[in-house]
Amino acid sequence: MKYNNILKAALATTLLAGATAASAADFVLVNIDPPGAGFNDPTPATPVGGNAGTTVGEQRLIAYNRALQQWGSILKSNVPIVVLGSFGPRPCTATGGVLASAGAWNIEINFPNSPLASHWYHSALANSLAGVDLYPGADIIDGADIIATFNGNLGQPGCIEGSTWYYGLDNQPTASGQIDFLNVFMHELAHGLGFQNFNDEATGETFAGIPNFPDSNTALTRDNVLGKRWNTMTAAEIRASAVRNGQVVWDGANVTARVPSVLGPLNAVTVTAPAGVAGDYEYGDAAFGPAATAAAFTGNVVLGLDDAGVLAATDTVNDGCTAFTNAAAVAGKIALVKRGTCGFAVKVKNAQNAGAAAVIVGNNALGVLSMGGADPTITIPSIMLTNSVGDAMIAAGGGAVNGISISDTLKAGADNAGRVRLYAPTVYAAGSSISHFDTVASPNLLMEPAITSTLRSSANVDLTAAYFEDIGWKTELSIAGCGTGSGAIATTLNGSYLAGPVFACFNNAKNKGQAQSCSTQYFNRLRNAGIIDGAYKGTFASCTAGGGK
Ligand SMILES: [Ca+2]
Ligand SMILES: [Ca+2]
Ligand SMILES: [Ca+2]
Ligand SMILES: [Zn+2]
Repeated sequence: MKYNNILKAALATTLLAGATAASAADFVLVNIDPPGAGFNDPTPATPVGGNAGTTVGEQRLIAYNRALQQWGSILKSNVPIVVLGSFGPRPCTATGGVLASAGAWNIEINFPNSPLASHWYHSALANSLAGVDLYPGADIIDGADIIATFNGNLGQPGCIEGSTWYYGLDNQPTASGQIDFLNVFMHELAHGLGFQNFNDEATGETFAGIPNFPDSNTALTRDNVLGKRWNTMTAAEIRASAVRNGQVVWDGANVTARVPSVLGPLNAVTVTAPAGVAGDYEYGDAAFGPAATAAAFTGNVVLGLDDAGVLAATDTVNDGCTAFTNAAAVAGKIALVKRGTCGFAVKVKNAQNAGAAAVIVGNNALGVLSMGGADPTITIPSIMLTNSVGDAMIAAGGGAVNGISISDTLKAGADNAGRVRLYAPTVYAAGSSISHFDTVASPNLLMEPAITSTLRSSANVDLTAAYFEDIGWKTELSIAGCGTGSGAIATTLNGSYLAGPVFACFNNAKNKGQAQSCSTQYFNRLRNAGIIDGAYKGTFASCTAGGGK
């Protein structure tokens, strides 16, 4: 059973196709731009950042092919992956907008070797699993796998003014306003290869409103409040889950295994009492007042008490919405109030007026968020803790915190079980919610909803290859002599951190000497760009020196 993507009817253009040299998986780029525009833009251009093209169109095609080759060096498939590419209008205003969009062109269900029955898959993945092109189509466009459209108006009046595309292959834009095309395309291509669900988060419905047929991504999308995966949830549950910020995670074993080596440590606060909730917890910061410090959040926590039932029916004795009634007890201490009834800044200001030195706001729901609000007269720091901790402290009549620390175990962008968070802003963002990693991830990830300047997709696709493994892709991430899954080198290479181009070297070279010289050039580029240090380069080099061919 197959289903042609409903977007397909929207496009009908001329065709210029060229195969790109790839290794594990072969990609075919189908340039669907008309003559003289987009990928065919004849405007002269100066070679930049390793991109030797001499027209804008040529540079676009070279960068495009580089991205295809990089994913091709990581993913295995015997079936060429056909990508439709064009530069066209994307929604934008003078100050912001969509850089590009991409996704599956065809999707498949219940095909040979499908990991899950009655779940939709991107056709590129489905073809690789089935070992055949499941839908050749009427022609190469009809039967293609991925469509990617880049904003061709970028930088023109009324569209993200002041920006231009950077077509260098080194992820090193040199001028302000330059947007790294290679990073953007690596990101977009990942959507088309499988990093994308087919739910409509606004309605909660599965693909095209067809009930009972979820997609492969939802099988690993977990709601931590319900403790359920999206492929087992109703449309109403999915709609509610999609905006449950911080509580939707990717529950795939390969990504979770990679999280400790990719994500940085989380700034956490250590709770020491009551004993039942002792441990490290992520905290939310505040948009007002000074930043939290270890000194300010070391000591005993005192409940802030105020009137109840005055402001509203929800007004409780712990919400800090009116003047504190226990100022003497709170003075000089860390005051605890609960979220609700009034704004965060109101609570903190009331605590400050009572003499508190710092404030903990206990959330009224699971998780934490960055507390919005403004009050320039606030001079004490405040943080938010999750409801289970705040409620336990309230029940115990107070607690103790041990200061802000860098957690040994918690990671920036993962939940307490080490699962990476998906982007689930409290206001649904069409095209961004859920089908991305959360922006709280640090360092920034390729698949966050916005492209950030620290990305180096020419060398590092962070968690994305592991995500592909989770949804069923077979990856080619081992080099003979470097091990295949244990030991320091294999661990470094496995999951494609810095590894994709090395695999490309080994796959494309005619002999071992060529493969090693290609790898060495690559390591030198990384070293010169400051991405790896000399010791790291040496370790990599000695590993690949033993590599087979
Ligand atoms: Ca096909
Ligand atoms: Ca109150
Ligand atoms: Ca981030
Ligand atoms: Zn995206």
